[in-house]
Amino acid sequence: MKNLDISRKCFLAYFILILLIGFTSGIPFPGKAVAAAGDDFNDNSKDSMKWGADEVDGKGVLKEANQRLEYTTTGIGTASHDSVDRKWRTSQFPYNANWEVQIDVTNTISTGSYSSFGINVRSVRLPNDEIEVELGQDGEFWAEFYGGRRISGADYAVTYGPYNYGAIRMAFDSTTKVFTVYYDTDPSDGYQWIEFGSFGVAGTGGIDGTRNWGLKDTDRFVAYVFGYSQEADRVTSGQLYGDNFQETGEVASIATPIKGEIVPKGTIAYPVTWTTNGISGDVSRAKVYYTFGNSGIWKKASGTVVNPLTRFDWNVPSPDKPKNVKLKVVFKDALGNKLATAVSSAFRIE
Ligand SMILES: [Ca+2]
Ligand SMILES: [Ca+2]
Ligand SMILES: [Ca+2]
Repeated sequence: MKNLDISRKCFLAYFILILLIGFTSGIPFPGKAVAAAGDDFNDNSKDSMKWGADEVDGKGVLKEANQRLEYTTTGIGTASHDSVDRKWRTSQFPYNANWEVQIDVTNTISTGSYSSFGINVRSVRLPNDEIEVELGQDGEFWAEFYGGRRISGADYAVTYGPYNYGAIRMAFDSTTKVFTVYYDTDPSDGYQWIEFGSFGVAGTGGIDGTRNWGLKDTDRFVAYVFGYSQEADRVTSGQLYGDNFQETGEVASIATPIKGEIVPKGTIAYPVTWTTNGISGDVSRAKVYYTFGNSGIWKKASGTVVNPLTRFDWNVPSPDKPKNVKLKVVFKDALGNKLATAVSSAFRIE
């Protein structure tokens, strides 16, 4: 170590710091199927690769300014409402895998009848199936949902308090088909999420509301951030804004073999299936690898890619003893650029 020059020492210190941050904050490491994406809004310029066109009602304006995403209005509030929705383009969110989305929020508006800043999630196929979480006026974290057929509950959840500032999060559980909403009243010391509502969308499970949205495994969601004001005085910079948008929309995942599945050794053409969900490029190739136990050694799997979007028929190896195994699929576009990687749960060959 004594021969290291100063820049290498700095690099090592930086590397260790990054590792510590990764371990303590739960930030996923590269190579996992779940990719974290987001926007810190710090360069005061809309990233059109990440965000779609604004959907504006009335006098609403969304603008990246002062290192955050600010909502303002161009004048005194419209009689019905003013609002802007901005679509997140980077990912679509699966119905058949878990994911979450979050943003820091500030709302100090005190005029008019209501205002809020938050996240709205809609089914791509059935956009009336929608749910939102927001920081509303007078210090309330609020969530509500619509669509499908109502089964039970009041369809909204609310927490009152003097909360002009905080963070909101929405998490989808693909096993129970339940959305859970959370808030944190001070993102400056990290996120300590408090659950304040849950909504079932497949006919069961919501504490605050349950509907049947009629969705299928292949359905996807899309997320929007929005600012909203109703009859308020002119909304000016610093009154209503979001920051640090983050999401873990799953990019790709291996559907079968499932966790713990027993795969007979030596099987010819055992089906390995996957979804490519929100991969933003065009998948035209898939390469499949397997690993035994915790060896960390990935070998090319023998077999046939039936469809790079969905399936590989695997000629299963024949180890002497039963083995725990994982599969990995690497997705590439027509030019050979790597788009995403998915790793299966552990299963067994015997
Ligand atoms: Ca930007
Ligand atoms: Ca920022
Ligand atoms: Ca906190």
